[in-house]
Amino acid sequence: MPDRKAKLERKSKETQISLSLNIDGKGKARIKTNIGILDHMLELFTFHGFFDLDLNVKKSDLKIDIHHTNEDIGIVLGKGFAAALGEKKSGIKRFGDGFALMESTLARSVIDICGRSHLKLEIPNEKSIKGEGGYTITHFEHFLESFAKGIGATINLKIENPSIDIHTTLESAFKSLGLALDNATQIDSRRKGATPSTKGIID
Ligand SMILES: [Mn+2]
Repeated sequence: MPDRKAKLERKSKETQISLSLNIDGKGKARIKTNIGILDHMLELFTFHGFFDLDLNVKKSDLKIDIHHTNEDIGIVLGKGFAAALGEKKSGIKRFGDGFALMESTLARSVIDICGRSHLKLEIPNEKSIKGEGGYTITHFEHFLESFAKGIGATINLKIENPSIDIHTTLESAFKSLGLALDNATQIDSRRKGATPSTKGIID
């Protein structure tokens, strides 16, 4: 199997972010976003997805707020996966799901790496979930939208019994996303390296 790795750097007037990703990794994360809770969540995501991820926010406009940095990390992470998978998405399962729980909170992620970006996020009573370090559910939704766009995937993420502690709720969500993405990016040997679409292309 060829290496499924990517290295990229994105620079805008708002942020500068570098990424190095190995889809077939060991779960090793080196994350520096300057958003504490997001560092922790991306570490969990990487660990449970068995990726290796080095993500470094070199410059950001956090003096304004979290918005651009959070959004751009989602874009870069998504593009990193897209680049590592390659244009043809050769032989991958394409669909994947992952369930993760923490205390009473249960998160379920389903992903289809189909080229089209779409997000459906369901978190009941999300208004009762307080932010941590300025990071809110609205930021999480925006992060997922950016990630879905970057990778070119449809993501459906549903949380049952979300904790009012955003840490617990996001932790189950990021773990389930890592598990789902690990599944979806696995090679199905029966595909014999073909693009996993009846159309013959994924774009
Ligand atoms: Mn934790």
